[in-house]
Amino acid sequence: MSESTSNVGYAVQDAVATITLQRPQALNALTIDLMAELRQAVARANDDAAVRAVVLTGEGRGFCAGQDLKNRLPDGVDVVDALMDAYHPAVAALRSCRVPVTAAVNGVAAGAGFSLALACDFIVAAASARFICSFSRIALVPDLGATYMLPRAIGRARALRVMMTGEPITGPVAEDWGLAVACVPDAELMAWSQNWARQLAASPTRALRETRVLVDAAEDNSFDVQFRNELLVQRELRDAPDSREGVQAFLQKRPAVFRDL
Ligand code: T3D
Repeated sequence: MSESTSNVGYAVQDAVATITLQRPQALNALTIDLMAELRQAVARANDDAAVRAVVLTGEGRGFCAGQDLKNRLPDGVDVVDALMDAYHPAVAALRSCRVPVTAAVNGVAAGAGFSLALACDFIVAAASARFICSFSRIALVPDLGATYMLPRAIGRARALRVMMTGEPITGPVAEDWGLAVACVPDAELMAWSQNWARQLAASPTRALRETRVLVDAAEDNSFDVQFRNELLVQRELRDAPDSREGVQAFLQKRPAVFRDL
């Protein structure tokens, strides 16, 4: 199944929903319409029980060039109100998606396009990928959550370096720094990413989601609070079908078949 809105493509195969930013003439630069359609596409994946992983990518030679600088908010519109309404829901939807989300980054991910990739659980980088915090080049601060997500992904010193200099992180460096799970030849990006996503789709969806929630919450908790929170979740999961299946499969020396959503 494969469909497109004006700016975003959506296709499902083998339990993996692939969401494609489709403004290649502008390197998939972000507009209010595109972000609304991205939010709808993530919601659609969330609502489809057959979907167990998502891949986000860009059409053409780039992933996303950030805010469309030829279609900015007009003067007089408050950027806080406007982008909290129009952009935050799409980024928040990616970060809280019911299933794991992988960004397959082809070519450039610049400005808020880099932030979009960071909002995903995993990044796979093409060899030609360039992650650029281009905000400082136009005298802005990183946004769409970049100041929250990038230091957590690569550490404060490296984050400040790429944010303040605008120096690109290449695909191989992204892998070396742990920003990307892998850097693969351009021609293999989608096949590699789909295969990665299919492995996640065969994994225990609910346990993976609870893992993400715990890891994110750990930022604000003490060790002892977090220790207890893990056990509260464990109490729920131990009684759920997936965990029973996982233990049975181990004892019977066969692959587990997970079904919990
Ligand atoms: O004020 C606010 O709106 C707040 C929000 C801020 C959020 C942000 O994301 S700020 C950061 C915005 N993004 C940028 O500053 C990146 C601008 N683009 C570039 O620096 C370069 O295009 C790239 C490094 C991304 C890629 O360079 P290159 O040489 O591979 O491609 P190119 O030739 O520059 O671009 C190809 C086409 O895409 C070109 O169109 P044309 O001239 O052939 O018709 C170019 O204008 C267009 N394009 C690239 N980036 C954008 C864009 N069009 C609109 N907006 C863009 N961001």
